[in-house]
Amino acid sequence: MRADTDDDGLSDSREVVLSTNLDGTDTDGDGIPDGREPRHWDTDPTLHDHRPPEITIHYARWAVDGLHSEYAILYAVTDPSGDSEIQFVKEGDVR
Ligand SMILES: [Ca+2]
Ligand SMILES: [Ca+2]
Ligand SMILES: [Ca+2]
Repeated sequence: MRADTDDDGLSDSREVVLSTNLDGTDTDGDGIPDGREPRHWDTDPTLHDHRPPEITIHYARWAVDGLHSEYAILYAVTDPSGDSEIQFVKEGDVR
C-alpha cells in the first residue's frame, strides 16, 4: 500500500513528483485538495488556479396565453470542487 501521509488522495511519492506538500492537503490554498486537482479538475495543485463555478440549466419553460407570457427556469450553480450545488428557480411574467 502506498503512503499518503496527509490523506489527501495523493501518494507521498506522487506529491514529490508534483512538488506538493506531503504534510498539507491543499498546497496552493485554493480549497481543492491536492489529490482532487490533477484527477478531477486537471488543474495544477501548486497554483491557485481554480475554476469559475459551473452553471447548468436543468429546465426552461416559456408559455404564451394571448398577450400574456410566463417563463420559468431552474438552474444550478456548482462550486469548482464539486462538493456543493445550489439550485435556483426564476419565474416571471412578460407583458
Ligand atoms: Ca498526500
Ligand atoms: Ca498534499
Ligand atoms: Ca489545491
